[in-house]
Amino acid sequence: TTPPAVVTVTGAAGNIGYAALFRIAAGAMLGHHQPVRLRLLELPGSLPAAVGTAMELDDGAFELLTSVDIFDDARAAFDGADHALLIGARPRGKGMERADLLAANAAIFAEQGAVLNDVAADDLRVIVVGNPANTNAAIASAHAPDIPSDRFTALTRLDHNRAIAQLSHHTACPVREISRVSVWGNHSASQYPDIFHARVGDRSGAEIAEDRAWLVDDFIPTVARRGTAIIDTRGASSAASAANAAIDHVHDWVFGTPEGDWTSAALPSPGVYGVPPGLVCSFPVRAVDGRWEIVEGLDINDFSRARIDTSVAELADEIAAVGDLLPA
Ligand code: NAX
Repeated sequence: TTPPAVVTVTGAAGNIGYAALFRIAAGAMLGHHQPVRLRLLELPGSLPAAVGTAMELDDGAFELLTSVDIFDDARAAFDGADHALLIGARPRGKGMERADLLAANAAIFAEQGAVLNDVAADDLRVIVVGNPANTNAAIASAHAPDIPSDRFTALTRLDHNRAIAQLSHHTACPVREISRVSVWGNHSASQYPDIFHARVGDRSGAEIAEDRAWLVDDFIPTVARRGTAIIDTRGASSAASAANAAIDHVHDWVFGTPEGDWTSAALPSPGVYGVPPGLVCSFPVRAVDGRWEIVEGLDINDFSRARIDTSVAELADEIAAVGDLLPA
């Protein structure tokens, strides 16, 4: 029998955690033959909610779910973790400046990175969902010197999936016939969803992008501001779609991206496409043999270059703002 995978989920009692845990337990993330041990990390005040969630997980009678343990201590929660879904983060409070938000989260992710370095399993894979996700991942990686940096990733798959959905609506092409969409940069309003290399049925994305008015005034802002639109409409932030995207991300990382296609994920830049090393930036990526590979050699036109540069500059600003939390 297959030994269980240890999956630690932080912010487990929050909205995204609630939407993710049941699908993880059901096998959507690591496959329908892989038993799972869940370890939930929460703030002390949210432990009762985590216990209640664990009661509901019990009530799912999931055949693959070996155990559920709940912690308010990171060292215990990350012990032996094969997968860490870092969803919990400090939200922006009233009157909180952007710099304060960055600093508060940098402190959390510095500590979690250091603890992962000490206690996680050798094959640890990390996905950061909590915002500012890219910079949080960069900070965590910087504090985990013994873990290869490409094991630290941040979620831009939700943006990627949103881009596919918008492209599908616009062209009336089914989602399954759309491939090679790319999201570049930061998981923020500055992100750049790129369709120039996409395939849309038997059409090229570049051809669809010739409608510059649609691309600039509709597609790009709709994808980039979709989170705000969900809040305005639903009265709560995107949770199920974010959980779904995090599960897609880990699933593809483990099982590989489909032949001929790629996806988007934020990874530490090795210095490609003009993105400085040290930044965790979204790229077009393929997963091969359990590792992400950036799709290299794409021809980046001036339209794309300017947008990628803007988002990368924002990532550089974020890192500069928390620079004193980076190890020397
Ligand atoms: P919730 O506020 O519902 O839940 C967050 C949970 O995290 C809370 O239960 C809180 O107690 C816990 N928490 C906070 N700090 C913690 C810490 N240091 N250790 C352990 N637990 C901690 O937020 P939710 O809607 O679930 O969103 C979670 C995060 O995802 C937010 O930072 C949000 O901004 C971010 N998002 C990122 C997305 C992405 O694509 N990268 C999209 C969705 C979402 O906006």
